[in-house]
Amino acid sequence: MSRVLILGGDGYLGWSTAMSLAAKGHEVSVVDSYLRRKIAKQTDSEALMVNPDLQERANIFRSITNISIEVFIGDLCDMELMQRVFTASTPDSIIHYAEQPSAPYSMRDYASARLTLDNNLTTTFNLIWAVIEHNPDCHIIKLGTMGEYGTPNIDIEEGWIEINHKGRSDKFLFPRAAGSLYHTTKVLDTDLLWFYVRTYGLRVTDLMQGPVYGITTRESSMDDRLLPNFHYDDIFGTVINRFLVQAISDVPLTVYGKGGQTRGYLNLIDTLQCLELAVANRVNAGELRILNQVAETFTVNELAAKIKNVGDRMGHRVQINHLPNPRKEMEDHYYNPVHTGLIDLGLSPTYLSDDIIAAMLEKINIYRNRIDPDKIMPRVNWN
Ligand code: USQ
Repeated sequence: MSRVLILGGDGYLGWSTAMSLAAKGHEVSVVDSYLRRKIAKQTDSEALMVNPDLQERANIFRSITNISIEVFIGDLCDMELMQRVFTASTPDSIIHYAEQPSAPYSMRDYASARLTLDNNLTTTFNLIWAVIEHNPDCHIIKLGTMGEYGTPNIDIEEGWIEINHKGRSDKFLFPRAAGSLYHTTKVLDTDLLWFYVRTYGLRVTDLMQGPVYGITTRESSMDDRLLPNFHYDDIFGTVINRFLVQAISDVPLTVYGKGGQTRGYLNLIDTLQCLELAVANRVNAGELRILNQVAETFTVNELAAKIKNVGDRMGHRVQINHLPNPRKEMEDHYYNPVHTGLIDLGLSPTYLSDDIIAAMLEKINIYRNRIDPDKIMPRVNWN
């Protein structure tokens, strides 16, 4: 077992990962500036359930399990804070989730775009330098995104591609073509990390994750106050979570455009498996390992049909609406990502079954009085 520091420990993934790794016996520290909570408040995009602050959640978790999670609150764009947290927690691995994660927010206006660029790149840069100065052996596990690749008309490899050109060949990062400023900051993160891996011999794993869905994990099922922040708004809500809430609240499912957009999806509990595998399997010094963190692919139309099918059976009259697409993206395209790396490490994927959809609908139904329909329609246009 090892010492793990989680940057962005208050988030949907950060908090769930912290509890999961702590329950598995790792010594876990978390740090967060509450940036997502602040943006959610400013943009009227608060999560469905009430989420106690990070220290309170750690206290609740300890009172139930007797397991401690060390909490730091502060902004990692401040290098002094980054250094302080690093030296206090002496991590073997650092999981980097501390980014502004919303594509729509990053496309809202100049201030939102600027904040996304500054926050995401400065945090990554500070992290790299804290590792170089304090422990170059520390394994950086950074959350990337499948959206870095865009939707190319060829198979998406796991991070790298061998190119033959005029009789010679070499291996390069797979071409990137992101569709939002947020996704572009992830591309820039990758370039920064790859530069420092090449020149300083750092150890980095980049997890290219698709949109995640899900509410409950093994640990959060012990007490609803431990649930992750579950968003259904247009800013932080991912498409499956949004459709589930819409199905419960009689809002027609908001398919953007033709609905042929295909993405690779992942259950929250599989994110936890993937992070555990990444922590357990350190990369060599000077290696940038890239893994596509995806269980299965769907078009938006397929997701809407699946949720309508289960919702209707449960007595919710679910309708589907095709809205003008607020984003600039292909609505009908080839999509075939390779995703065998994590399976080779031991991932056992969870697929989006009718039972899983039904269980999520039941959980959301408990909170149906807290759903605010004004948070559902898209409020940010790409063009
Ligand atoms: N979509 C709809 N209707 C909606 C919401 C979304 O049709 O009400 C469509 C979008 O246009 C898009 C697809 O569903 O084609 C996925 O959208 P999303 O909002 O679930 O995901 P996205 O904005 O791409 O971002 C989310 C997370 C981000 C993560 C990314 C993984 O917010 O942090 O990096 O998923 S990926 O998409 O693979 O890049």
